[in-house]
Amino acid sequence: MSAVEDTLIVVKPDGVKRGLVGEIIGRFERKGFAVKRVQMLTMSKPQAEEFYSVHNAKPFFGELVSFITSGPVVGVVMSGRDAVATVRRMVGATKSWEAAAGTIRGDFGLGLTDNCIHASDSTESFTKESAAFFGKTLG
Ligand code: FUP
Repeated sequence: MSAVEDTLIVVKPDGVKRGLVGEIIGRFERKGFAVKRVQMLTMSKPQAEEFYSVHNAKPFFGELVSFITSGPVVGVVMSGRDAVATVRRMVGATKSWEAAAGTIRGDFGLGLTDNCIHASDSTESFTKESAAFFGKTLG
C-alpha cells in the first residue's frame, strides 16, 4: 500500500507568465491530490539559493537562481497517495523537449531551466524546500 504524503510543486516564472497556474494545479486536483497550501511570491536571491542549495556546486546554479527570482512563482503543497513520485511522473522529464506527451513539461514547453514547474524529489527535499519557500509565514 502506498502511503499518503505531502509534496511541493512550484510553478516557475515561465509558467506563471504564460497563464498556466490554473491548468497545472487543476491537473493535480483532477488526479485526486488535495491542495493544502498555496502561495504566490517572488523569491529573493538568498531564498532561491537556499531553495536550490542541493545544486549549489553545479555549473548551472547561477542561471537557476537568476531564473527562479525573475518573476512571481506559485508554491503548492499537495497531499495524496505516493505524492512525491506520482507528482514527479505527472511533471515529466527535466528537458521539456524530451518530456513525454501528457506530462506537464511534455505538453507545455521546450525549456530546461524554464521548464514550467519544480517538484520535490523526496520527502526530505519536500521538508527542506517548503521551509525555504514558505519560511515562517503562517499557513
Ligand atoms: P528536476 O528535478 O526534473 O527539476 O531536475 P534537476 O534536479 O535535474 O534540475 C534542477 C533544475 O536545474 C531544473 F529546473 C533544470 C535545471 N537545469 C539547468 O538549468 N541546466 C542543466 O544543465 C541541468 C538542470
